[in-house]
Amino acid sequence: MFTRGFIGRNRRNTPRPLPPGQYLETGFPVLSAGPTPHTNLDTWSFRIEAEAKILSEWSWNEFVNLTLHDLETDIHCVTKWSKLDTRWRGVMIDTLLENSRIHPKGSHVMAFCDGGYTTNLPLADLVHGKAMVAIEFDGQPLEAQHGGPARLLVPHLYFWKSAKWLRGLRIIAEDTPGFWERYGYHMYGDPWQEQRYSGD
Ligand SMILES: Nc1nc2c(c(=O)[nH]1)N[C@H]1C(S)=C(S)[C@@H](COP(=O)(O)O)O[C@H]1N2
Ligand SMILES: [Mo]
Repeated sequence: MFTRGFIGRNRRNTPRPLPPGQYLETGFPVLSAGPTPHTNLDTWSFRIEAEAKILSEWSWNEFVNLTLHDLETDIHCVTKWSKLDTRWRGVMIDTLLENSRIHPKGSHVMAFCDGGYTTNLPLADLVHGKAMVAIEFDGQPLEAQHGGPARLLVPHLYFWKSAKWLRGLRIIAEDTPGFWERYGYHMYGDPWQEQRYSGD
């Protein structure tokens, strides 16, 4: 689903260009703006909202029983590390929208999280196989420090858009800055265009 043309099935370990200004990282750095929240799975839920209305809501059990997809992809952090061939498993945003029979009117989404972090994205960047809510990394439940139990994964944008401890998506009519975007990060954040800060 995410293979890039010629790379095909031999993608793993194939040398390939990194986005401009990035270096290769083999560890997995942790970048969090605040403390790691620990939410009880009994009270966890995932919501899709619009105009202050809850359009859809899943408990943890309902969520993990949705169709799960595997995704192997590169990730690019605005602090300049890139990590290749990371392996994730989770629920595609397409699956969430299909299951809730939502035909969203808004053009954008605000991802919201335990701990209060938010980030804004065009809805078009979350659908057609481009993004998931990941619950596993490298075959294991997603560690809390990396966003477990569930995080957004939008690998074609800088990694600050991949909100950890994700609790839902709010569909919004107009693009509005999230947490880092209010501090001057780019509204869109395409690593290949080096859209790090507003004005890039
Ligand atoms: N909820 C939440 N999500 C977040 C962040 C955060 O501080 N809080 N940091 C973002 C940033 S800047 C990056 S680079 C990645 C880091 O993810 P990692 O800690 O798993 O490497 O998470 C993003 N998602
Ligand atoms: Mo980041």
